[in-house]
Amino acid sequence: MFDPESESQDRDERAALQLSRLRQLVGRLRASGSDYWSDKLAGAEPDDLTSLDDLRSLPFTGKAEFRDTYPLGMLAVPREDVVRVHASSGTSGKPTIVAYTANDVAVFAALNARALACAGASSADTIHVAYGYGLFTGGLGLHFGVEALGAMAVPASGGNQPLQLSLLADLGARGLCATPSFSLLLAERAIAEGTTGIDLRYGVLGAEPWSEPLRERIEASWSEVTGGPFDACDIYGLSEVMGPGVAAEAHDSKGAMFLFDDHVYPEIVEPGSGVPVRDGERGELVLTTLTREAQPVIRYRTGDVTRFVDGETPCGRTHRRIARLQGRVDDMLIVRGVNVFPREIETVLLDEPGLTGAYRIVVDRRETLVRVEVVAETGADGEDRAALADRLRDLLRERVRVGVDVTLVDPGTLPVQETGKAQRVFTWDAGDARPW
Ligand code: DLL
Repeated sequence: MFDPESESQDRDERAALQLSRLRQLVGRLRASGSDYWSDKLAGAEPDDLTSLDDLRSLPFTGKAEFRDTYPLGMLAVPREDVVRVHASSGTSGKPTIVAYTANDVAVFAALNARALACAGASSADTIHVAYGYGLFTGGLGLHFGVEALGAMAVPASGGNQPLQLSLLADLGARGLCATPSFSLLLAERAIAEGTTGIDLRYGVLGAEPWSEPLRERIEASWSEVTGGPFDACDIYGLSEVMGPGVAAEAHDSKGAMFLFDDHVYPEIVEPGSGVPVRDGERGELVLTTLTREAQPVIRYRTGDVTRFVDGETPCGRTHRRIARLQGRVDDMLIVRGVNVFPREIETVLLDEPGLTGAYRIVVDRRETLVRVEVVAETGADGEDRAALADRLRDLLRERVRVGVDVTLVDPGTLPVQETGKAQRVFTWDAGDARPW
């Protein structure tokens, strides 16, 4: 454990700490002088919060508030106290900016150090960080976590697989921080090329949804490369709340993640009504940052679906656990770490006069890297059809910021849906028939 005192704190003591941090937070935000916070917390008094359930009397926060207050309208400290910003990779319009004070950056690092230790990391390790560095929170978030742990960080960032593989072998990394899909890609390449000398033992993998079968493939592939065991552990987080390190899986209790609830307080609610679900039921994860200074969030609707998981774990951590993420409340897709909204794709297609309006968006998950394909009907043929496809590819790349494949077909090719809500987005999994 990186911080045994906090991570294995008695649950009643932690509840008292959470309540006192919540009251301090509300007091601090009310006194911040910010228009956003005085509106948001109008009428809320720290003294009225006598139990953690009273948090429910405070309003939710939605993603739209970040957009409406862009870039820094939610700041709760003087701007000169901010030491860093990150931005989320949303596809529509401006990105979401998140700001950190020196203390926020220290907590961010400490929580990522906890996550690394959950996966089995120790200060003697070399840890290869292949999340993107830059505005994205993944690279720098895990990087500072590695340093806080006292381990050695290799800031590889994404791309350049041959270099990544030779660094993994030459520097003897024990840990790999990457998206699950990139981790599998690297392992499969190492197998195909017969790379030797890699001694990876664990992965801290997240930023996108991934399944148990994918975990098995990742663990088996790295074991094939190294000849030893490999623990693929999940890590969860989101920019609006902090970045990675909100929750993490331990190598000896896989299947659910510890949510570091001395700093981030979780609720799970029904997505429509916002009413808390019964314990153990699935719903939308709602998070309150108890200690963030620069840009806290109160009851942030993450859009991520999970449930609380009870029960003891062999490691003795006492944090509340959540099941691995089970999907999103809205229909956002995450393609290579970029958030893609089908509605954005739809806008481009509906704007194009050369198309009939019958289309499908296919999320092709048959291979390691997710691919998005648009299949649309058009009356155009020959060169006109080819030119239209090229134009759509460019417009889609501009709009959603990931490459989208375009297949144009004759009118009447796509099945007509007679009943129920229109289904436009189809997932194509390995073994499935082509979804059109
Ligand atoms: O993806 C932060 C992160 C970086 C997490 C590195 C883990 C590792 P955003 O770009 O703001 O931040 O995207 C946040 O990604 O609301 C989830 O929908 C999804 N997500 C993140 N981690 C997981 C995970 C980072 N382990 C959004 N499983 C979140 C499933 C995840 N989905």
